[in-house]
Amino acid sequence: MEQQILEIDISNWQPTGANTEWIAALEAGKVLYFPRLAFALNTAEQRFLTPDARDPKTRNISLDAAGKLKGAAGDATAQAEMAAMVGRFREQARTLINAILPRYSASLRLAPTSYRPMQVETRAQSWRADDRRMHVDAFPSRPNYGERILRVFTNLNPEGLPRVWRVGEPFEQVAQRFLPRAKPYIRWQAKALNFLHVTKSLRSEYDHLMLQLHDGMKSDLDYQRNAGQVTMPFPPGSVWVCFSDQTSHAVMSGQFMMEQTLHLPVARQYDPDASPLAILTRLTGRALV
Ligand SMILES: O=C(O)CCC(=O)C(=O)O
Ligand SMILES: [Fe+2]
Repeated sequence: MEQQILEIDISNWQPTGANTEWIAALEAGKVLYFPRLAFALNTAEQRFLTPDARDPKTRNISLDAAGKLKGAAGDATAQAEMAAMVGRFREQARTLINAILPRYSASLRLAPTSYRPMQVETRAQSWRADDRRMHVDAFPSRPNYGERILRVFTNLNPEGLPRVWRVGEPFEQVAQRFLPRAKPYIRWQAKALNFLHVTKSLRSEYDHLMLQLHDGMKSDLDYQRNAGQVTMPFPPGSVWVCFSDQTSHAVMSGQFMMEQTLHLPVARQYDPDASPLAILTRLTGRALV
C-alpha cells in the first residue's frame, strides 16, 4: 500500500511558507504527522490528566465555538482553567492550519474542540459507535453536503503511552469496495428523518452514501482484519492532522487526547477534485448534493 502517513519534522506551530507536498498529501487523504510538535501543559493543568476531569454523565469534554466548556467535572475555578487549556490548544491548532494551508484560512468554520481523558481500550460500545473499527467519519444527525471535516489531534499522555491508530487504504478504494453494497438513497426517507428531527437538516445523497461507507466498513470484520492498513503509534508530544471524512482510521489504544475540528467548503480546497464529494460524484455518475 502506498504510504499513508507523511512525517513532518517541525517544532514550531507557525512554520513559514506553505509546502505544496504537504498540501497535496493532506488533500489525498494522508495523515500529516508532526512528531516534534508538542502541546505543553503547565503544572496546574496536569491535574486534569485524569478520567475524573470529565462529568461521568457525558462522553467527552468539549469547548464549543462560542467558548463554552461542556462535560467537565469540578468547580467553577477548575472549569475556567480547563477551558483555558482547551482554548489554548484550539489557538495553536488554528495557527498551524493557517500557516500550512493559507488558502483555507478565510473559509474555515470552527467546530468544538474536544478533550478525551478516557482510556480507549476499555470503552464498551456498539459496533457503529466503535472507533476501534476502521472508518471514515460521517455523522448521522448532521448532514454536511460535502463540507470537509479537517481535524488536528494531539496526544497528552503523561505516562509515555502512544495513541495507536490504524490508517487504512485511500478513499477511492474504500468507495470502490463499499459503494456497490450501499443501500439506495430514498428521498422520502430522508424527508421523514428530517421531519422527525433525527437529522438537523435534509440528509443529502452524499450524506447517505458517506454513512453507508462508514457502516459498511465498521460492520465488515473481514475487511477490518484484511484491508490494507498500517498501525501507527502517535507518541505523547506529537500532533497529527487529517481529513477524517476521507482518511480511513481507527483508534486502538491510548488515553488523554485533544482534538480540534474545522470545517471547510470543498470549493476552498487546493484541489476540489480530490474530495470525497468529487470522488463519489465521479463513481456514481450523478450529482449527490
Ligand atoms: O480517539 C481517537 O484517537 C480518534 C477517534 C475517531 O475515530 C474520531 O475521533 O473520529
Ligand atoms: Fe473517526
